[in-house]
Amino acid sequence: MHFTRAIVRPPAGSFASGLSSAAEGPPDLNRALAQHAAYVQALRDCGLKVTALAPDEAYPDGTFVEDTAIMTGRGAVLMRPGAPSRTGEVRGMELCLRDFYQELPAIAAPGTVDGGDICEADGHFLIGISARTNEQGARQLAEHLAGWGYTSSTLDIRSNQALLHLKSGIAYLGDGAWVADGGIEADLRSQKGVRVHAVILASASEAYAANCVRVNDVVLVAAGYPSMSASLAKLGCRTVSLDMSEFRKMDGGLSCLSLRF
Ligand code: CIR
Repeated sequence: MHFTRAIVRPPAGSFASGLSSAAEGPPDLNRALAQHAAYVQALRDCGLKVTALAPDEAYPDGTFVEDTAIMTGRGAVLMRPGAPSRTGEVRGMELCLRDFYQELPAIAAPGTVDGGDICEADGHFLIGISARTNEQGARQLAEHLAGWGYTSSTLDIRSNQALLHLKSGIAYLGDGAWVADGGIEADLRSQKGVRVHAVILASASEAYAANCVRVNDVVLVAAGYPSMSASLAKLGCRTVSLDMSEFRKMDGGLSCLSLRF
């Protein structure tokens, strides 16, 4: 899919109070803001027009906009994040998306889906069942997607404690090429509906780098993971490395910081 736009939200002053399982200490807000600005510039360099929502102190995790909606070539769906502290983030995204989509279906209670659990590959959507995304939510999303002619399947990651979201462990690069965490590769290969012809395996020490993002001709990759960058380059990808240290402290990766469409 060729992207022309992205939506982001810079981290708010309350960022350090967000949810985190990473024992890496609190993030530095000024560094996070600088890293976010570099991320936005990278999206612009890929040709995207970027809409920035205002930071909202009420939602410390609000910078992770990916979890509030999914965007497809045929429409967008509002998510219902599984963490109660994040449910209210969707309202602000809804107001923004109304400028772009006339119809905006939404996941309804008791369903929950975090956008980070959804990975599209050429019109097939992998839906991760996780601590955040439940089966009711996955079913609702599958129905919305089917209405637009897309197929989907679920992949249960609940036994993999290291993965917050499905896309913490996989990324689709296009043309059947994937990046995957070792713990998820077999499940990925057994999925019907997706083409898997090459998989770059993220080593245990570089697991965080599995969350990379293809944006048009470029793959955004977290800085400081040399094996991943080298493997992507070997596959012929043009990479842009971005420092993600402060977002990593809050369990966030590259894909979470934007909605691309
Ligand atoms: C959370 O736990 O919800 C945030 N601290 C991190 C969300 C990261 N989002 C993503 O991977 N899609």
